[in-house]
Amino acid sequence: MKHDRAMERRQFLKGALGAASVVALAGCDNLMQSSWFPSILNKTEKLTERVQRAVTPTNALAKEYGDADISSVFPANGNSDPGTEDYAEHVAKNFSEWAVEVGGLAQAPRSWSLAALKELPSRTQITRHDCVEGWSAIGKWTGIPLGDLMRKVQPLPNAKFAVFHCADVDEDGMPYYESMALSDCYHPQTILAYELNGTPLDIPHGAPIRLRFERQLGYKQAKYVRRIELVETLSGIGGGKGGYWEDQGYEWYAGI
Ligand SMILES: Nc1nc2c(c(=O)[nH]1)N[C@H]1C(S)=C(S)[C@@H](COP(=O)(O)O)O[C@H]1N2
Ligand SMILES: [Mo]
Repeated sequence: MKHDRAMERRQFLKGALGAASVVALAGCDNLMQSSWFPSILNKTEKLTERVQRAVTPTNALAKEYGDADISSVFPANGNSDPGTEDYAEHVAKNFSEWAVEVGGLAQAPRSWSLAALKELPSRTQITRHDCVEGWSAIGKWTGIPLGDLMRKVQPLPNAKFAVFHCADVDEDGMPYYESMALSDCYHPQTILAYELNGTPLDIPHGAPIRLRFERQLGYKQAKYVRRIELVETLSGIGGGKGGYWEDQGYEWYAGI
């Protein structure tokens, strides 16, 4: 697939400018070096808080690799099958009735069936996944830029985070979930992936839909995504720390 980087930048900006209060960003000359920051901006322009955060070096594009770098085996980690009756039914129907709901603090909440998602423009990226348990793997992911979905649902001005609710639960019945700042949803490499290495995601890797949140550790890469909820605060969701592992002490902003 061919990518139009300039278009991705414009789309990112459009989304990031879409909400939040406007603040002046002074002295951002060094930030202009960031590989995907729009060159049309200069320091006299006003930017939102979200753009300011998004253009810091930690939010630059993650390194992308070539086909030759793809790992021969991409391990599966964490839950490798949600194992619920509901999920088993979806497997039996080849996920034909799976839908991803995007709602919460949105002007136009809606859901997309897997088939509808696959009809949207996709992005393919070869990136490295790093798990805190001490392994890394390079894989080719294809999916829908999350920013495209956000522009469709139109987050409300008070939406600050996106929470990813997954289909799996642990032994104690605690659901797996994850979250990111709304601005990170518009990063060009943030995608809802449905293919790994050119084939539909298998169950161990998060079928039928999983998040790729590049430049973040493995546990942020939510598998079996069912629902994306836009919220103002993470307190009151799960243990209140923004994710299944975060509730057990892991970093929320797991940048690498
Ligand atoms: N829903 C869900 N997502 C999850 C997990 C999980 O157990 N459940 N494990 C996380 C961890 S720790 C890692 S390293 C990656 C593993 O992804 P993989 O199985 O495709 O390698 O998924 C992450 N996302
Ligand atoms: Mo992990």
